[in-house]
Amino acid sequence: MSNNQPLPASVQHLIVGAGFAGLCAAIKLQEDGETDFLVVEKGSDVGGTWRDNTYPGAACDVPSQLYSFSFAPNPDWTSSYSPQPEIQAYIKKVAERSNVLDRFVFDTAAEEAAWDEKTAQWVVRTSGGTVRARTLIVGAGGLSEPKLPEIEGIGDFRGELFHSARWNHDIDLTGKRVAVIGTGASSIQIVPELQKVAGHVDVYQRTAPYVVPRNDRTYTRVERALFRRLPALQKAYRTGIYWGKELLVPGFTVNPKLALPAKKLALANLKRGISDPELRRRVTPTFEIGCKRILISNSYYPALASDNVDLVTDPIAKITGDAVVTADGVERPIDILVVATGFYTTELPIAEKVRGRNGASLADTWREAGMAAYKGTTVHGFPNLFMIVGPNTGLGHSSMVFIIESQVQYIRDAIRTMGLNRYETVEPTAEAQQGWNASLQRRMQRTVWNTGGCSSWYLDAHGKNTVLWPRTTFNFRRSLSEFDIAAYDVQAPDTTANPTREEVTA
Ligand code: N01
Repeated sequence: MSNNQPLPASVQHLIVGAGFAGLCAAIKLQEDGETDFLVVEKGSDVGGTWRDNTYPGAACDVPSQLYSFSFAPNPDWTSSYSPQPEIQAYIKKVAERSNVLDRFVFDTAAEEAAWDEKTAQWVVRTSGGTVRARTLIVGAGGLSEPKLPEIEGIGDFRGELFHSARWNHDIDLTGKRVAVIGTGASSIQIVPELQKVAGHVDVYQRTAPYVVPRNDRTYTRVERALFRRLPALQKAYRTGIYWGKELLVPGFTVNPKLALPAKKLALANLKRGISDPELRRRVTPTFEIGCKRILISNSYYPALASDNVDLVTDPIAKITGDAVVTADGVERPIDILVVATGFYTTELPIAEKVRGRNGASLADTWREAGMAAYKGTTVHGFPNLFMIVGPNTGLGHSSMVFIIESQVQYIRDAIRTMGLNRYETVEPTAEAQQGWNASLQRRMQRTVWNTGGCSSWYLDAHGKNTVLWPRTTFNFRRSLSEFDIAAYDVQAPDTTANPTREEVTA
């Protein structure tokens, strides 16, 4: 649908977000013969985080063969870890080929979604008008809202300042003095690129990460031709990568000792990249590997060791109009400040905007005990709401696209079940949701994310991990393989009874 047409007053299904998640949901709803749905997207294109993160060096740290839709294999990946432009081009191509784009409305932000009990509909106020919908599918992303650091004086900085996810390409970095705050997955991709062009780079590190080698490889023309002609071969290759990643799970979730080979690899990478013993010491992590995301790079350590790069580990005290000042009183003048300080992950911005049955928002509901959902997808008190990449669905080791496809499968089955049984609403029971989360948090206790001695964006203000999935991804997929109606309260227009699963499937 064209962007200057008014939004319809109501649709059956409204999808928020046009990244991997929203696009997957749209394609699969269409495949199921659903004709009355709409996707609203605040940006002007598909792609989500891959549209927004255009910083120099942006690339995926999960192999592209796996970091892509299972139903849309791409034989043309140029290398094992694709750069951002290639991933964005892939997402656009999949969207175009699927003939769903006429359902997408761009430059339209979902501002508030409120459940209307009387009509059993979501009333969604967007920047382009209000739409009512029977089901609301939220694919707004877990890493979509940049988090700026709260540092004294940052608002007074007179040079150029931007977040890694909002890179200002108009700025010429050549010969400039640049500071980068943060040493996470984004920073370690940015710093080697800055080192090549900037006059001087100061890297402000609060916590040293583990960085393992990036075994990147360009696919040969022969390999790509084989992938194109023999899809089964590409599928087998993808499957091999998938299982290789799954083998890492016990090291995160059962016994960190199992991750010792990865630790050795990271420390050898550090030794290879940096010869100065003092610099080595300062970038050696002090927590268990896996506690924070394990980063991959061959160029980060050599960049840090370069003459035009300084690693600064003294805490930042303040920022002035033209410099960063550390706690030891040293002032380092700069022209450009890059904040690579991550995203709002445990207080998802969309949670403020979605109001359920009793008028409370998801954020209100989660304020005391942290984010929680049933199977990371549905939430008690929020009928007909389906979240993709909801609470405890994140991964530290493999492809989020796999998780997204698993959740979309569950949502399709829910919609099918609702249609077959003429249910107006489905809502997980409080008991089902509590049971799911109690078991999940029990498992979480022994994971390296909780015991590894670090703080990370996986943990909320109470120290609770509400972001990651603490088991294998095949376990996640199995749990969501069919819509388990017995865990739900349902409302049907023609009956007041809650049928059991046996009645439903009889
Ligand atoms: O953000 P982060 P990111 N003063 O939160 C530091 C995905 N991703 O954008 O560790 C000083 O990881 C903070 O320090 P500390 C991936 O899932 C994927 O890099 O908290 N420093 C940390 O070093 C990733 O995990 C790819 O002590 C401050 C850094 O900023 C996620 O995105 C590529 C600070 C933030 O690191 C986020 O990565 C890139 C402060 N006030 C990203 N506040 C792929 O390749 C924060 N920091 C798929």
